[in-house]
Amino acid sequence: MSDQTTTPPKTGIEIKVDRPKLYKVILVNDDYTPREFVVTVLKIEFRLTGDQASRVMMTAHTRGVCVVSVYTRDIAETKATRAVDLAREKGYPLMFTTEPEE
Ligand code: TYC
Repeated sequence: MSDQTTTPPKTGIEIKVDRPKLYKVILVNDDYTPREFVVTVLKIEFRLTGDQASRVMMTAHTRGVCVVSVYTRDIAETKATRAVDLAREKGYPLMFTTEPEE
């Protein structure tokens, strides 16, 4: 059986790998999307618990926006797109945006 965890032989070559840049997914408030639906999307697409989803929804509702979570760029964009698609299927104007972390 091969051991995937052994250290490779020393070659004198040092490979440095940067940590990937992280992107915030931001939930944007609107006047039309039902609160219950926002919570459902946060639970399904961002795997938040009911409690976390309610808090994030209420923060966006009262302050205008709320950071949902941070991911690598591809994952942030995919999740935001999928969440918006779920809302459009129901005819709601719910919006998620992404932006790089400082
Ligand atoms: N403001 C919406 C309402 O009162 C609920 C809502 C909350 C919508 C957060 C979007 O990001 C949002 N029905």
